[in-house]
Amino acid sequence: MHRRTRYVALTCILVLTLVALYRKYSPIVVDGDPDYFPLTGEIPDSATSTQAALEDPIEPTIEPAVDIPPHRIVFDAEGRANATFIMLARNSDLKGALLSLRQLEDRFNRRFNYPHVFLNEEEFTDDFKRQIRNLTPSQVEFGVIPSEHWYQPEWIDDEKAQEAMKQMARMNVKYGGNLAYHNMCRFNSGFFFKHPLVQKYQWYWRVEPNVKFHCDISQDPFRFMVENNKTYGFTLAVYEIPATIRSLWGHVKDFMAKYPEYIRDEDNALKFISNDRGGTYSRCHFWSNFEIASLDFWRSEAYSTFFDYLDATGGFYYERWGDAPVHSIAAALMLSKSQIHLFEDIGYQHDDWSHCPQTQELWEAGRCMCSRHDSFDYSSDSCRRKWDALGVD
Ligand SMILES: Nc1nc2c(ncn2[C@@H]2O[C@H](COP(=O)(O)OP(=O)(O)O)[C@@H](O)[C@H]2O)c(=O)[nH]1
Ligand SMILES: *[C@@H]1O[C@H](CO)[C@@H](O)[C@H](O)[C@H]1NC(C)=O
Ligand SMILES: *[C@@H]1O[C@H](CO)[C@@H](O)[C@H](O)[C@H]1NC(C)=O
Ligand SMILES: [Mg+2]
Repeated sequence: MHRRTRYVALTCILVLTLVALYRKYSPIVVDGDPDYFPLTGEIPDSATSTQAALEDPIEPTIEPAVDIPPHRIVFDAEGRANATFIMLARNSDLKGALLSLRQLEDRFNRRFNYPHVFLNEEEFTDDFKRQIRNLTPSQVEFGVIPSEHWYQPEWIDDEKAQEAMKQMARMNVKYGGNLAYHNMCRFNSGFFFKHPLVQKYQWYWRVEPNVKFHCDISQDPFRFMVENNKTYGFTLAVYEIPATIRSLWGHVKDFMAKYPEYIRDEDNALKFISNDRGGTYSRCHFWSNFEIASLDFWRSEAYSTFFDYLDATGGFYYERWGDAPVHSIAAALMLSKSQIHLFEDIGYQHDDWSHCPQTQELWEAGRCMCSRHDSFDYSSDSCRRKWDALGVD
């Protein structure tokens, strides 16, 4: 070999070795605030490892900043909570499901790889599954809803339900005449957290087809919930349509009288749902198309008793009770108001209603693409002011 060629080759080998050594021993650099999200390992390229890690939880390496009840500190090796996304959808919702999922992945989950659960009362088609799986390396599971969790129970008086639906359709009550919508509201009120694919999780983030995520979500909202002792999280709060819930509050009052042990009387959020100390319903509710919340809360004895009590009245069919007021009333009565959290930093849109972070600081940090002036928060149909008045956080 020529002398000069040998010299060049030796220099190359030396440089490559130095680069390799530097890479091996240089510190891992993590996106975002390293204090908040103590990643210690590599981000997994496939979240099949999520399951493996969850089954064998490892203690977090950095002590959380706040007191957490010991049994709730369950973070896996990558720092994730015991959590999943849940999307209820029909096969015909594929396009909207893809739009929501794409944004959720880009704005948040590509850095976290939380798993997804899709639920439907029918089998998802192979095409649906293939197109969804194509958008995320995370674990995706598709489940069929047991029919007894979806269709109206046999003790519902069909004639009475049909008559009520016809009447609501005549009065143009939104979705009033749509039986599938009634089933959906009852399922989301009392059953989604019982689905076998959901059983193994403690936390969920509800996602719907065709929603938008306007901003980067660089901090993990699930970890936020765990570390700050939160149980229910929302972004938008609105007034319910009166014709859908005519007898709901009456039944809630009966429930409160019968089961005072399930009602938190000191520090609950009653003022959000009632302007007269429980006499009437303010019609305010957290909009449940976005929820980040504890599955264990819905599985609790208090909420189960509440759901069963309401369900037995038939109001999901004889009226058109939504899961949003049912969830919200339970959260407001059974939790401390400080256990409910408004995710101000999550830019979110459902249909024409949008929440955009209000401060310039959050808007810039999140690289948001919403207009802060188009935010629904302080419009007259919003319950945001009532929430602010509770003075949480
Ligand atoms: N599988 C299934 N999902 C449904 C059905 N009806 C509504 N959904 C889902 O339930 C959620 C709420 O429905 P949507 O039409 O968005 O109602 P809105 O948000 O109240 O206007 C969405 O995730 C829908 O995909 C149904 O009949 N079957
Ligand atoms: C979490 O909040 C609930 C409701 O305020 C309270 O009862 C509980 O003690 C809190 N736990 C911790 C560890 O702060
Ligand atoms: C996650 O939460 C579910 C429901 O609370 C629980 O059954 C499961 O054991 C938890 N998994 C881990 C790894 O803690
Ligand atoms: Mg919707």
